[in-house]
Amino acid sequence: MTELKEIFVTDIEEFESVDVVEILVAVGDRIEINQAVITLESDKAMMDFPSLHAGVVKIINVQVGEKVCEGDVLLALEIEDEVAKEKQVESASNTAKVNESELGLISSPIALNSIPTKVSIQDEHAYASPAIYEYARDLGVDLSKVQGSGRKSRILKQDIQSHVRTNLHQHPGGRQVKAAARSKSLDFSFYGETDSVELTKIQKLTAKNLLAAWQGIPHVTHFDQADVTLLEQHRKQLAIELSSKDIKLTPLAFVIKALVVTLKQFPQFNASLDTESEQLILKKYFHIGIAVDTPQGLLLPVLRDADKKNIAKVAAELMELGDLARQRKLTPKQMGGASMTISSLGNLGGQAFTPIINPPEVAILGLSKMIIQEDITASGVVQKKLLPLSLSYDHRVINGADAARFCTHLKGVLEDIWKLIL
Ligand code: CAO
Repeated sequence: MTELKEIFVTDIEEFESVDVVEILVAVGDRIEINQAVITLESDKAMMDFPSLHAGVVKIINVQVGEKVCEGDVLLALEIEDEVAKEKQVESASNTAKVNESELGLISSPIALNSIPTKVSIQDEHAYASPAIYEYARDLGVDLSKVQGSGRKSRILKQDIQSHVRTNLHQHPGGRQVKAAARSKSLDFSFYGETDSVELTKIQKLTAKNLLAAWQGIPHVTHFDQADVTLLEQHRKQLAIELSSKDIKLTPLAFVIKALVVTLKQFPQFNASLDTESEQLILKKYFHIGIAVDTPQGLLLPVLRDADKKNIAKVAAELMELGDLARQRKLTPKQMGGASMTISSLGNLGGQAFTPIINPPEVAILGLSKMIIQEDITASGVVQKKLLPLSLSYDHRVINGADAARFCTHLKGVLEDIWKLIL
C-alpha cells in the first residue's frame, strides 16, 4: 500500500519566515531517509531539510526565492508502507544525530517531520549549505578555495564541480585517476604527430584570471554600432597634424574620451562590487584600461586620468603604453586600477565579440573593425562608417536597460564629437 507523506517546515525557531534557496530534489526522484531535500535560509543561518522517509517525490510545493513559514508544506513523498515508515522514523533520528556530530554543525531540536541541520554563516569561512559541505567533503574539496556563484556568493554544487574541473587541468600531478583521464584525452599520437609549447608566464596568468572572471561573473554582452563617419573625417584631418609630432591618432583615442563622457553619466559602470559588504564602490577617477596584444600574451596597461587629457595626449600615451607593453617594460603602477577596460580588435577583423570583464571592474567595451555601409539617398549613394561596439557587463550590478542606455549614450557622443568636450 502506498501513502503520500507531506514534508513541512518545522523548527525555524525565532524566524517568522525563511527563504527557499535551493531545491535539492526533483519530482520523480527516489530519496533516501535523511537525504537533504530543500535548503532554507534566514539572515543568520542556512538549513537543509532532510526527509525522515524514503520514497518517491510526487509534489514539490515551493519554488526557489519563495518565503516559507512554520508549517508550510515543502513537498510530498510517496512512501511504501506503514511498517517501513515506523522503521524509517527511528533510523532517521539516529542518522541525523550522527550526521550532525560528524559535520560539526549546530543542530536544532529534532522535529517530527523534518530535521534541519544548520550552518551559522558567521561561524564558517565558506558560505554554503550543509549538503554542500558534505558534498565538498566527499570529494576532498577545500571550500575556502571555491568561488561561490549563488546569492551573496553562496557556494553551489556546480561551483564545486567547476572547481574540481579547473584543478584537473591546473594540477596534472593531482590524484592518479585525474592524471589518467587527462593524459588519455590529451594524447593525440593515434591521430598524428604533435608538438608541445609551454605557455608564457603571461599566458598562464591570463588563463587563470580569465577563467576566474568567466566563472565568477554573470556576463551579458550588448551589441551596438556607432556611426563614426563624421568622427573619422575629423580624425583623419587631425591625424595629419599630429603625425608631424610623431603621434598616431587612431579611433581608439576618441573612444577613450567618449567612454569617459559616458562613464560620468553612468557611475555604476565606473564601479566595483564588494561582495562581502554587498556594496558598490563608485570611483570618481577615470582610468581606462587597454587590452594590448603582445607576443607574450595579453597585457592590460591603464591610461590614467583620461578625463584630464586632450585627444593628442591620450593618443600619445596610448602609443607609449602599447610600446611599453610589447617591450615588456610596463611597471606595476602602469597596470591595475582601471575604471573600465577597452579591448579593441581594431582593423583585425570580425563584426562583434564577447569580451571578458577584467575584475574588479564591472564592464568592458569591445571594438571591432569599422563597417562601411552604403545608403541610397535622394542625393545619391552615401557611405557610412559604423563602429561595432560590444559591451560586456556584470549582470549583478548592471541590468540590460542600463547597458542599452549606456551604449546609446556612448554612440551619441561618438556620433556628435562636440559632446567630447562636455
Ligand atoms: N576599425 C578599422 N580600423 C581601425 C580600427 C577599427 N575599429 N581601430 C583602429 N583601426 C586602424 C587604425 O586607425 C590604424 O590604421 P593605420 O595603420 O592606417 O593608421 C590600424 O587600425 C592599426 O591601429 P593600431 O592597432 O596600431 O592602434 P589602435 O590605437 O587602434 O590600438 C592597441 C592600439 C594597443 C589596442 C592595439 O595595437 C592592440 O594591441 N590591439 C589588440 C587588442 C586585443 O588583442 N584585444 C583582444 C583582447 S581579448 O583576447
